[in-house]
Amino acid sequence: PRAVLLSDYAPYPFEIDEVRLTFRLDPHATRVLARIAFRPNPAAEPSRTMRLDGEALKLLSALIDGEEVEPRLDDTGLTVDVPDGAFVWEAEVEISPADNTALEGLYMSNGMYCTQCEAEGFRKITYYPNRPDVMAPFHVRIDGEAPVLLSNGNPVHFGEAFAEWHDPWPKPAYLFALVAGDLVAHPDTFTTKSGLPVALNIYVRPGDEGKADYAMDALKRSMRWDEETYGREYDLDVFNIVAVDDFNMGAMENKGLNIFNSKYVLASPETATDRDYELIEGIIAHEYFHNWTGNRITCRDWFQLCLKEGLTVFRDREFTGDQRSHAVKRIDDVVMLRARQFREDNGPLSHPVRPSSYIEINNFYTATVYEKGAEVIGMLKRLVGDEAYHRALDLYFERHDGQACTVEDWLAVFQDATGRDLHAFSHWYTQSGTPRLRVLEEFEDGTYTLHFQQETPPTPGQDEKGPQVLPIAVGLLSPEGDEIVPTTLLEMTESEQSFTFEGLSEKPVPSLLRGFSAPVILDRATSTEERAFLLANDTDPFTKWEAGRALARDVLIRMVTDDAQPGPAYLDALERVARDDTLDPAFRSLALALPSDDDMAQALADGGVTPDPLRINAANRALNQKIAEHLSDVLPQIYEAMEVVGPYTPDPKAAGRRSLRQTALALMSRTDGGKRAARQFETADNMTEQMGAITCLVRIGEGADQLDAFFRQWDHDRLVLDKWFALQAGLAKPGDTADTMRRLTEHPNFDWKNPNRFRSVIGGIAGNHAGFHEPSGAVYEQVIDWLVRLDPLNPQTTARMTTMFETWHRYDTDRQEMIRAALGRLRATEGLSRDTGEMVARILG
Ligand code: HT7
Ligand code: ZN
Repeated sequence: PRAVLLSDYAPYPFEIDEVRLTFRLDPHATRVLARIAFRPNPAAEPSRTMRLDGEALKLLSALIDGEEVEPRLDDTGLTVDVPDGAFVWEAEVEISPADNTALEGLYMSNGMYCTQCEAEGFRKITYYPNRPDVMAPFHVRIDGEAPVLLSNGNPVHFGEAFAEWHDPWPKPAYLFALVAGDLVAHPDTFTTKSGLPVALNIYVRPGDEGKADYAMDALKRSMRWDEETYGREYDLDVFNIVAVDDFNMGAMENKGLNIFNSKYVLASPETATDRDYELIEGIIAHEYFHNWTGNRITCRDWFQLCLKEGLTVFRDREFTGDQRSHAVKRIDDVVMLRARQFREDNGPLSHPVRPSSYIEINNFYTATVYEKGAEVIGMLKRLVGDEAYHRALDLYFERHDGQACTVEDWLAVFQDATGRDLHAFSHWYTQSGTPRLRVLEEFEDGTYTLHFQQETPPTPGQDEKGPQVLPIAVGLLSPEGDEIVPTTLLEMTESEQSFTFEGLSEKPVPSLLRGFSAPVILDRATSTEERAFLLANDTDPFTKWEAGRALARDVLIRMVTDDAQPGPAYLDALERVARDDTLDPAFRSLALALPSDDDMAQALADGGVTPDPLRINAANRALNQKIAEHLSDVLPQIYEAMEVVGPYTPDPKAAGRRSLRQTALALMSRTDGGKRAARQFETADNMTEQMGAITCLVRIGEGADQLDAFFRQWDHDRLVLDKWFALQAGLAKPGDTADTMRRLTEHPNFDWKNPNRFRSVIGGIAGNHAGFHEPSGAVYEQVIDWLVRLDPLNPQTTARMTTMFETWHRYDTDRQEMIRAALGRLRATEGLSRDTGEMVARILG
């Protein structure tokens, strides 16, 4: 297949005044009638032929200005001759939603019709210029028997078995949505700050009523926050959300009709954990915020995806920080960034925040585009300051409302609003790879100097790298632990640069990269004592946590490479954190957690050591055991003190206490044989504590009875059962992983065509580092068997899951060969999808 290139962009030769669609719903033979008013685009080369995208469509009729025409059809669309000037295109096609297993276009989930059109699903609904820079108002009529018939925009007419919707805001086709089914509404209302009423509804399947309260509350808080923080108001009479069980990703921001994976909407104390509640809040906010950053201002082409996704992730992070804790949110985000984006950037799938070519755009909804895209905006905000950032955003909304834009448009707004030259900064969008930042220090005559050197290693297609603009937030502490220089922003623009601090009476202790002010790998030889000092004294919560994390990482590395034992410096530093009641419990919980096995594999590989997954896992278990023994006095106290009395509420304060309590329980289970966890399992009245207890038990090789009991209690609830599957897959012991995987995939409830269930098991296995990489390679083979099986049905999900192999280059030659052979088998599969084909080719290099 041919790659699409950013450099090939050309505007579409036609503009659209209006789209009118009529759907006659039928599971196997839905008719779609399209009436589209085109006129020549004055900004494009004139053309007397028109190209429309279309896939898996049965064309029944085609007319231009009422006259029958005969378009030339091929595999990806059609070409038709058109008159000079404006004209009306009419087409009728037939599609089969019931046979659409790819979950793109119009498909069925549990008897309900629903759509997913981003990125290029609309071409499976009708012939259309399916690109984001073609925007139009839509009028939609749905003929069908279902009690609820929904589309974008405002309702126009409803009657016996039909509904009409009108969306006045011009939008690209990727934001089109239709839902029809037997659904129940959870209604509410919102009044915008200008006093306009908005009817809100969250639609769920009968039986799930009562599980949408939290999502609705999160929606209303998001709407208010966007008004207060960005001055952005909602712009339709209604805002609908629908929960769907079969969904390839998390959620979709269709204009006025967001469609969500039910996992990110439905919650009750009995079925959802604190983490689920937090994710629901964040994703509801994210999709809502897209109404301005994505929908009102969209992308010119798919290379500009970070324009909407990076900015919207940045906005949802700010929202969550405001609602909960900025410190905890930042730490969570950095843990995730390193686990997913640094991992991606360090391997064969590394690409810039704005890629310049793709074969299948669905493969570029990546951690780099989303998470690094958000980091880039965070750096920009730090460099220009809060006030200038909001001035630039106001200009962005004013200048570009209703347009399809580029990264250049975005940066121009900042240049115009601040007068700053952002040319050097723009390399963050085009240069891939994670910069390494080396730091050396010097102290002489009261002057303290920090010498920085930055280097970005080569990545696929980019051998030569230039320096990046790095905002480095620094604070200095006295040896007594007082902050002598508060957070100061150093702006590094060269490969090597030094910064001095004068008038100091003694050599300070630096606190570097506060708030993780730039997405880099910091390389500085630091003693255990200094790390322990920062963990105890740093005023910046991120660098405080980071000091503890680095201590743990150093200890684990020595345990893996030298069979060393953890020394008292580390254990005592950890004990001080555990006993420090002045710290936020959620922070304490994070500070007591160890890096994941995958993080450790990366850390070892970065240091030139080939990671051995079994040794890493053994070191992790041994260190947890040591910590549990060292903290044996304080852990029961924490467990008791952090108990949350009264009925469960998902508020951040209670969740933080439960998180610390769970950390204590997990450690204690290493020494009490799971006695307390078993008791908690019996008494838990909420999923956070039930799941927490059973996780502790399974991790220490116990919990068989509890797993059975859990299954019997929850076999009717798809989302809870996903947790049951994921838990066993994620915690299978290395020697048992292949058998566990076989048992789980042969289980009658393993509905592999449902993406959530597939991800629970296959994704759970991949997240089990030692189990996935068990030495025989049997797990690799089983995973590939499942990917071969899923690919013809659902290429998008299959392709995404191949990323579990992206780190193959880290491991020993035996594992490398086994992974390459397994991926080679997938690549050789007859009829392999373009999605998976592209991913495997890139991973293998
Ligand atoms: N903009 C959406 C991204 C998306 C997607 C969602 C569901 C299924 C398939 C999808 N392809 C792309 C979600 C978001 O980032 O908000
Ligand atoms: Zn998004």
